[in-house]
Amino acid sequence: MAREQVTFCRICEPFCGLIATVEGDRLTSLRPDPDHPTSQGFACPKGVAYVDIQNDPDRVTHPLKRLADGSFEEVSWEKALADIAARLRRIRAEYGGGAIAMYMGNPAALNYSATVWSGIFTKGLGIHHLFTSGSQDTNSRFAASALLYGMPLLVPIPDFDSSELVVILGANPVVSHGSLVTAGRIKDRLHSVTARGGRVLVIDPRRTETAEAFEWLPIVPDSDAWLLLSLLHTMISGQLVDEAAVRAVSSGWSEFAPLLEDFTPQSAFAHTGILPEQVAELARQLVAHKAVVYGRTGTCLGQHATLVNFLIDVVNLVAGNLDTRGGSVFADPVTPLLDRLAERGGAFTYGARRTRVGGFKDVFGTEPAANMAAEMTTPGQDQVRALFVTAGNPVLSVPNGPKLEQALSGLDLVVAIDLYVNETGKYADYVLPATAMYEREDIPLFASALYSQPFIQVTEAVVTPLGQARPEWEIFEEIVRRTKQTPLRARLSKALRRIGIRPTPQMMRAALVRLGRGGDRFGLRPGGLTVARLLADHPHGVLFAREQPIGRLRKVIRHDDGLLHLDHDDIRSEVERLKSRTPDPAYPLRLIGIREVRSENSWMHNVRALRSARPAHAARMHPDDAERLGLRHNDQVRLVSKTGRIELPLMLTTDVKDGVVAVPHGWGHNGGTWRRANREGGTNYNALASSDPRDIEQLSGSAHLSGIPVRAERIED
Ligand SMILES: Nc1nc2c(c(=O)[nH]1)N[C@H]1C(S)=C(S)[C@@H](COP(=O)(O)OP(=O)(O)OC[C@H]3O[C@@H](n4cnc5c(=O)[nH]c(N)nc54)[C@H](O)[C@@H]3O)O[C@H]1N2
Ligand SMILES: Nc1nc2c(c(=O)[nH]1)N[C@H]1C(S)=C(S)[C@@H](COP(=O)(O)OP(=O)(O)OC[C@H]3O[C@@H](n4cnc5c(=O)[nH]c(N)nc54)[C@H](O)[C@@H]3O)O[C@H]1N2
Ligand code: SF4
Ligand SMILES: [Mo]
Repeated sequence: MAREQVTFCRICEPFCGLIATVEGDRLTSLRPDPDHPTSQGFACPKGVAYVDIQNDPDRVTHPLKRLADGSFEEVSWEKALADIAARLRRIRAEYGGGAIAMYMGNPAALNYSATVWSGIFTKGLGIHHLFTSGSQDTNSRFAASALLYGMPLLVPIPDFDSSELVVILGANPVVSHGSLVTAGRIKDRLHSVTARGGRVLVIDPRRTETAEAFEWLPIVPDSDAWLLLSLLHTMISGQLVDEAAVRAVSSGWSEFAPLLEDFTPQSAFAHTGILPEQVAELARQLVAHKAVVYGRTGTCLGQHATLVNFLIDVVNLVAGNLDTRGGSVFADPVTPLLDRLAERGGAFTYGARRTRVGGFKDVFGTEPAANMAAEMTTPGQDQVRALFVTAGNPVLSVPNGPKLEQALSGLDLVVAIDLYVNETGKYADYVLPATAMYEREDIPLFASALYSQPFIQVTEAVVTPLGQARPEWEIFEEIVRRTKQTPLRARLSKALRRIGIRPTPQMMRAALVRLGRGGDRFGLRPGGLTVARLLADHPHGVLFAREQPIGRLRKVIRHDDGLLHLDHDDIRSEVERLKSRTPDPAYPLRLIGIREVRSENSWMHNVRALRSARPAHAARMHPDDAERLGLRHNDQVRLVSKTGRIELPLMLTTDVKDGVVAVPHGWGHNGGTWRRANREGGTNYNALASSDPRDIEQLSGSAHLSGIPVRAERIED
């Protein structure tokens, strides 16, 4: 008997509504939910193809132990957990908790129980080194927010629905479906900007799918700081803006404004390739309209990522578009309780600690993943000897994967918690099977403060876990319990007893809903939302409003003076560093990544249905560059950076700016169990990226993955 269940996708950030069909206990199909208030019947190919991940014969469904020859054998949970705990106890006795590390990958951030219980795991084991995909993604955004607002988690979001001019700087929402903003049907939202007579301008080194659908303004990779500073220069020198209004909400304007002096549109042109008159026109338009500059990974992975994110908000502020309708706004969180607890518990730190190697500031207690290999191989107190990898594939996703591989093979213990044995899991002593997303209940916690339209939805598990798969949080708890160092229960109970709940993620979720937007406040607001009421009465979720409120700046800023802070030594020295940057003539091209519609970073490549329409892994180059270098379409080329070299086919296209090479990241498969992905292969972009501490962005520890200097060589046959 087939049945249907309303649920939602958790592969990427819009959390699109889906209807699952289940026969017996087998998920047989997923289709878009037409009654979902924000995704309104939209789902992308990845979302519906997840059926094939759920039922993938290559999935890991039993704990695996690596044998001496590198192969894996199935073992019982009991055997695996007992051995892991014994080894952890030994490592801790000999070296202390500083020898244990964890890397949390991207899918863990979109999985509420893994997110909330990871803190219990790291605290319970006394883990010092916590690495996440954030240092390859969002951390420069968070560092900029810490400087500006005194709170790293405060990320303003674009108010697309009322905007007259949306400037997209380093994002490709038509493919990515939006990031650090949760907006269902984001492409349609952008089309409605132009339908209202507005503009969507995409400033990007590549004519992306988003640029193709709207307007494209090409830019030299990693030059956004020059563009933003020259926009500010124009606004100030042309007296286009009301400086008094800026002063009223900020401190440090008198110190910040002189930094702009050298950044004329003329001087910026040499760096950005954007004509001075285009800068002047854009500055005027940003000031004259309800407008927003929105950046994402393209502005988070360059050499000056924190500076660039900082400047994006300053441009929005100075142009009169911060915290205003149609501008960049501060969402009112849907589940504020967790934020409050975490803030009070001191979890939202920036620069509270420095890393052992390189002296990088922590972001939320996390360290740069680019530094992982160095932390494993640099002798001394707190050298990493054991690593847990939860829902991640750092061998392909962080800079200099080959070096990380070497470091991994020198560790005393590696444990991966995943759906597959991936390129990182290959080095694990144990691979523990995690539940796939339709095997667990969920709530989109990640989106709480990022919804462009405030919304809440919960889902129950759709099917029971395959084989012996377990949710991450149970695995975490069990390992902590067995190492019996920290009285876990005591810790948990203490924090949670205060708000009257028993420590499980389910109870936590119940409390978040009851104390969140529209919640029943544990009976104080009769008829208010509970998990049971959401499931029974609102399976497609509850849309609270059509837009986020404005006028929240004073309320959300955490600096004691209630002002936005513009004057920072770190920002000033970054501006100086920017001015003194000199290109290396040995590496004249700039390498950027490509996200593909039918791929999710390194991990949906085992699905046949997603393969059919995906182009082969290749490097894109402008024909003018190719001609100069004597390269032809379909040639096999070698890309060389100062760190590494990769070889792959060449594809010529005028869709990239001259001087740019574009290559999809997340490839280079030779993992353990995903057989189709291994056949597809591809090459690892990040073999070209450097993990030298000098190449890690100083303010946020972000990896330099975009705009990497490279050269292209023909491979003589
Ligand atoms: N050059 C370059 N590098 C990049 C980027 C780039 O733009 N360019 N982007 C960066 C970004 S933004 C990100 S987020 C990172 C991603 O980097 P990572 O998070 O390190 O890796 P992913 O490729 O997302 O791999 C996720 C792994 O989680 C597993 N998985 C999937 N679902 C679950 C689950 O429910 N539970 C568990 N336990 N495991 C699961 C998958 O099988 C896969 O092995 O890559 C970064 N690297
Ligand atoms: N289909 C699909 N969707 C995804 C993912 C996926 O792998 N596949 N990954 C998910 C994840 S983890 C994330 S974090 C989001 C990311 O979401 P987005 O950031 O929207 O996605 P990207 O395609 O990485 O967009 C970055 C853009 O920046 C451009 N760019 C590169 N360097 C520069 C630069 O120096 N300056 C400027 N101005 N632009 C530059 C690139 O050409 C690219 O178009 O997407 C999520 N959604
Ligand atoms: S856009 Fe993202 S959330 Fe929506 S269906 Fe696709 S993968 Fe899932
Ligand atoms: Mo990401």
